[in-house]
Amino acid sequence: MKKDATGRIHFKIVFYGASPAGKTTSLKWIYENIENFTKGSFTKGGFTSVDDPSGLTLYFDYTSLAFESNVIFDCYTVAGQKRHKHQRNVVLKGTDGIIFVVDSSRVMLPDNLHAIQELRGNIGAKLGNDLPMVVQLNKRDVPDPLTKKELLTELGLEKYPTYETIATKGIGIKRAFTSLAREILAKNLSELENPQRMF
Ligand SMILES: Nc1nc2c(ncn2[C@@H]2O[C@H](COP(=O)(O)OP(=O)(O)O)[C@@H](O)[C@H]2O)c(=O)[nH]1
Ligand SMILES: [Mg+2]
Repeated sequence: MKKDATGRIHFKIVFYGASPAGKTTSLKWIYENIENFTKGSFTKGGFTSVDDPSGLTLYFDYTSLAFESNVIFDCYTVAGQKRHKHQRNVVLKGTDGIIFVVDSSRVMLPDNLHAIQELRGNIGAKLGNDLPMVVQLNKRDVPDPLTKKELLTELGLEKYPTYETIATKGIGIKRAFTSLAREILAKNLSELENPQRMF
């Protein structure tokens, strides 16, 4: 959490996970559908992507969503490919909450494992404790998905709030995001005037 020069409060949310689990697709859906998220007023900035020519996230995606004009969620995705380890660590700095995006395809299990192990290495014991995290089990529509139980057990994610999602259709994305946003707001209640009006 940080306050900017005009007194607005910023929370940083990072979508973390293997490439191509669906991080960019999830954030784009939120950006395009944010009108339906909040009971109060909001404004949104642009959507910034730094892609390589094949459309994979090269550095990060970013958008800022302002609620009630004084609370802003700065949302980032990380580049999921293994060689971008350093960029991921930079994007994680100052994070208030994480959405860990899992690719449900059976063949992606090793990549999902690599991603969660790296995240645990980057964040340490704070993960899920001081630093809230929710899990998106994405791509539930693929032909060969692992079950929810298999994924959570294999990845050691049983204790986190979990949502089954299909980012390409926007299924489950709002619930995952607002669940994390609420948890972040609850942690910072003393800083906020009327957080209950937002979601
Ligand atoms: N079938 C299916 N495809 C998805 C889903 N979410 C994302 N994709 C596709 O997976 C690819 C990678 O998505 P992207 O959001 O760029 O992944 P990222 O690397 O995690 O940012 C794209 O072709 C998306 O259209 C999903 O829920 N189901
Ligand atoms: Mg991406």
